Amino acid sequence: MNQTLTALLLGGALLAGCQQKKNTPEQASQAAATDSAVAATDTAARVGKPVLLHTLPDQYNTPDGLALAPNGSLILSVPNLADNKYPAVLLEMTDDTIKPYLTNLPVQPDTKHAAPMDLAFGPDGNLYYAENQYENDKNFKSRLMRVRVQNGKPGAVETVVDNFALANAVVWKGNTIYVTDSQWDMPNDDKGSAILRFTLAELNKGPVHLKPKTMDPHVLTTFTTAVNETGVDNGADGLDYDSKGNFYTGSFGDGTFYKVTLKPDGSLAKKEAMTLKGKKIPCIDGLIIDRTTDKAYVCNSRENAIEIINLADGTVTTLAQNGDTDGQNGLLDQPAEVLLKGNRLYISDFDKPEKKFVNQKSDAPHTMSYIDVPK
Ligand SMILES: [Ca+2]
Ligand SMILES: [Ca+2]
Ligand SMILES: [Ca+2]
Repeated sequence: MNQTLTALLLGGALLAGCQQKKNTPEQASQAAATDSAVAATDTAARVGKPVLLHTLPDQYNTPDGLALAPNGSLILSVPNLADNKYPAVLLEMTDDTIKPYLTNLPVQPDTKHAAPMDLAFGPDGNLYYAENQYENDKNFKSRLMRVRVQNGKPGAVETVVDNFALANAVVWKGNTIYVTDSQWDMPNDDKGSAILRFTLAELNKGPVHLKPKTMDPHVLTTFTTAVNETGVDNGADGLDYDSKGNFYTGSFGDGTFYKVTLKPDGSLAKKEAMTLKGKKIPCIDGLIIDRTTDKAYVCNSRENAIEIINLADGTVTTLAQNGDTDGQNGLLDQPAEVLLKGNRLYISDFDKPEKKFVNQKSDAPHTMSYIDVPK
C-alpha cells in the first residue's frame, strides 16, 4: 500500500471515529431498538468500521464470489439472484475501478440462467466457478464451470461438472478442487449437504456427471442441517483450508462450523463440529482462512456481521456488525463472501435476505465493502 493511501485511510478512520463519538442518545437508543423484530434502517456501525469500496448499478444487484486473479485484481461474481431479469456476470475490480470481465456466461439449458457463485483460479491458470441454480430449479441443475484464460483474457466457458443441487464455494488445493454443495440431499436426508472434490486430470478428461442423492465417489463427506426458525435447510457453504491442510466449512442454515481432516491419500480421516467460544454464530456464508495466522474470517449473513474464528482454540470475536441497512457508506448489507488480500478484507454485500435475517430487504445501493484487519 502506498503512503498516500495509508494516510488517507488513517484520516478516514480518525474522521469516522470522531463522527461516531458524536452519536446522540437518541441514535444510541435507536440502534438498540433494531434488536426488535421490525428494525429502522441503521446508519451506524455497532462493531468495527466497514468502508464502502464500490457501488454497483441495478444490473449488478447481488454481488457474491471473489477470486484473486494472477494480475492482482479481484474477479467478482454477480449471480443477480435478487433480480435476475439482469443476466449474471463476472466483474473485475481493483480498489479504484470495477468493470465487466465476462458478460456472456452460458445459461443452463433448462433454467435459461447463469448463476455464478464462488470462483477460483486453478493451477492451470483457468478460472473455475460454482453455479447455484437451486433457486431456479431444485432438481440438480447446478454446475462447475471453467473459463479458459489465455494471456490474462477470459475466453470460452465450458461445463466441467454437472448435476450439483446448489454448488456454492470452491477452493483449489494443489491439483484438486473442493466444492461445497449446500443441498446435496440423500434418499434418507432431505437436509443434506456435502463437500465434493475433483482432480484437475479428471476435469480435463471431459465433463463429470454426478449421481444425485448418492454417495457419489466425488463426495468427500456429508452434513445434515438442523433447520431453525429461518426455515432454511441449506448446509455446507463457505470453504477453505488452514496452514496444516485441514478444511473448514460452515452451515448456512444452522451456523455449525465443521473441521474436516484428510488422510495422506486425500480420503476423509475425520469430520467434527467445532466447539466455538465467545459467541454462537447462527449462520455461516462465505469464509476465508488467513493461513499465516490460522484465523477464519466468516460471513455471519443472518446478523450482518463478520466473525473471526481463531482455529487454534475456537474463540469467536466479531470484526464488524451493524443493523438493517441499505449498504450505503459501506455498512454491512448481508455479507456473503470475503477475500483477504494483504491486510485488506474485501466483502460482498449479497443483500438478498431470508426470513428472520437482520437485513430486511434487497435494496439499492448494491455494494462492496472492505475492512483493513489487524494482524
Ligand atoms: Ca434439502
Ligand atoms: Ca443494498
Ligand atoms: Ca438491504
